[in-house]
Amino acid sequence: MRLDVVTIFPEYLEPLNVSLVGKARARGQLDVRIHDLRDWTHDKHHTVDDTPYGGGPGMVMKPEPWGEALDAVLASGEGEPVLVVPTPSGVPFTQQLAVELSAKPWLVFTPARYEGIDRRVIEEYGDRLDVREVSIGDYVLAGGEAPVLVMVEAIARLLPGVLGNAASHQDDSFAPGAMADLLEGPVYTKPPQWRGRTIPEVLLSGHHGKIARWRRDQAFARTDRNRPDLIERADPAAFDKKDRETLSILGWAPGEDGRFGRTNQTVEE
Ligand code: JA5
Repeated sequence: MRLDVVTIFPEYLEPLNVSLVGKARARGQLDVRIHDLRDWTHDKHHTVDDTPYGGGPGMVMKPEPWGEALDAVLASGEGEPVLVVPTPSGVPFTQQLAVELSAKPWLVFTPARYEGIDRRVIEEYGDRLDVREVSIGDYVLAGGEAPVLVMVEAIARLLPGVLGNAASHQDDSFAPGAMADLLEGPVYTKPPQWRGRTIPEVLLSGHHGKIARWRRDQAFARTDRNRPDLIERADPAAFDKKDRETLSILGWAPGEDGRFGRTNQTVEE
């Protein structure tokens, strides 16, 4: 897979040189190219921003440097990339979108600064390319570079051969599939006692059936506490008899449509 990033802060993308993404690049599984938007300016001050039409606070990124930069990046490769534009106004970046984007041969990311990019740039490339405006969450950032780091890591680890163990991303908290509607439970390693704290007995029992059940109950308890919305929207066909028992203890019951909702019952920690 090829990834291009056009930014006014190329240094911000340095983390792409390390860890999982850095190793995938070193192995030739990922071709990452970082570009400085100011290379496509022509004035003495390398200006990339200007005041907003209609007034208002802040500055807007000028269309001309983006147009020249994107034309150059597009001309440097074969075929057409998907253009990924980080913006808090975009569609949510989910594991499903990460999976979809991981199947594309070429992605171009355009992180903005200031109040964003002149709308005509998104319209212009939207006429020629698959353009995705994407948000990584409901909070405000100063620019799109951190979202690019987040998205690239989520996408890169899905590429064949990038994550050492193919099984390890199958049951992740947000991987589609078996665990898609539940968060992961707690994990433990050596030593067996640390600062007086022990390991739950069942994990030392060697009883694989009991361990699997305990883990699933822990997953339900955590999802109940942290992400009840996941239980509300889960397909109830994914819940077996023991799951339903666990949900009932946590104060959940199936409604008219079979989907689970909270009852008035509360349960102590
Ligand atoms: C800010 C100029 O999803 C969270 C995000 C915040 C934020 C994003 S994505 N892009 C920008 C931006 O600021 O372009």
